Amino acid sequence: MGFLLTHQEKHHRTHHFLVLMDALISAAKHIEHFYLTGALKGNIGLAGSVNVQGEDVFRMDQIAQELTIHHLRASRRVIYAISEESEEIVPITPDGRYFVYFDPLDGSSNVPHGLPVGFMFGVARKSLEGEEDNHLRAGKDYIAAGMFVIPTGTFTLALKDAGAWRFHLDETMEFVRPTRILLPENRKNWELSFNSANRRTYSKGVQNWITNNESNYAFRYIGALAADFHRTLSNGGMFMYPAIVNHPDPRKNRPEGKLRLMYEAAVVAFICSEAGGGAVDESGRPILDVQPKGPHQRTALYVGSKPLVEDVTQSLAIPNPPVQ
Ligand code: AFP
Repeated sequence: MGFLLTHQEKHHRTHHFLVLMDALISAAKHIEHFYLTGALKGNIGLAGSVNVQGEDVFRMDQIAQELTIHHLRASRRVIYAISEESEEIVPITPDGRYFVYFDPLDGSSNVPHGLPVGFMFGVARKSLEGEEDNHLRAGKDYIAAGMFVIPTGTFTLALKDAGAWRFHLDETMEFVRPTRILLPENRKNWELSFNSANRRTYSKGVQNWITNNESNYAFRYIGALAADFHRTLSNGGMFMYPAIVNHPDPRKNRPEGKLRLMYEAAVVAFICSEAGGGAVDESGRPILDVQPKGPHQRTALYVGSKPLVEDVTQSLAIPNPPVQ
């Protein structure tokens, strides 16, 4: 909080953002606690329902959702929230100041194993001049975005035009020791991260790009965006979740991509941009420029070190070249 207070004072900003951040951090700490003790308390099983994406909901998903909404309500600073766990937009405090887009427990296939999951969020502010129409904000209009990697005790927060910062949880449950994150230019430790089982379902251009580049880099994938992207940020390289366009069963194609724009792709794109990187969708358009048409819109995602993102973008521009 000391870091944020200094930031707000330096930029002559209000205390409202601090109250909101305190709520998000409190929610994350509680989620961390429930996750750490989850196996012993029986919280890592299925809850017996499906979410808006048609996926099984784990008990932990529900706990994380309830905790987050509780803390956002208590902050009295949030007009409404969009959550992966709620089909409808969640109205919170009509005279609030912010919009919060979040996924309280991203990467739920890791839950039964106690492996890393993410609590990811983006924050936009209501218009302070003129009418507020409550429209869904594109990533370029977020004022902050962050991700907690649970239960590792790490928190990465990006503030508009003020950098990406990584914090660590200390023994008193405070996030301390902010370190500025800048993607390394030296390619020595760069890594690629994508679900390799899907590679033959990608566009031919992307398949060719992988064939031509994969031997230059290490490969890492754990299946939770926050955890995989955490490594990308530290080591450099690129995380990608391309569109699925060549599935042997065409019904399983996902030309629109899998990841959710507002609380997954735009969050990591915002963080990456503040760390000196880039992010594009399947058409090579910057993710931060994509204007959401709906709260749960999906997108393909290529995010990480600029030279790699720019390079893969060239392959995206080639519609369907022969596979080499
Ligand atoms: P879940 O929360 O449904 O497990 O999805 C996690 C996620 O959206 C993202 O965190 C991962 O990067 C991606 O899906 C993994 O997807 P695959 O399992 O298809 O590789």
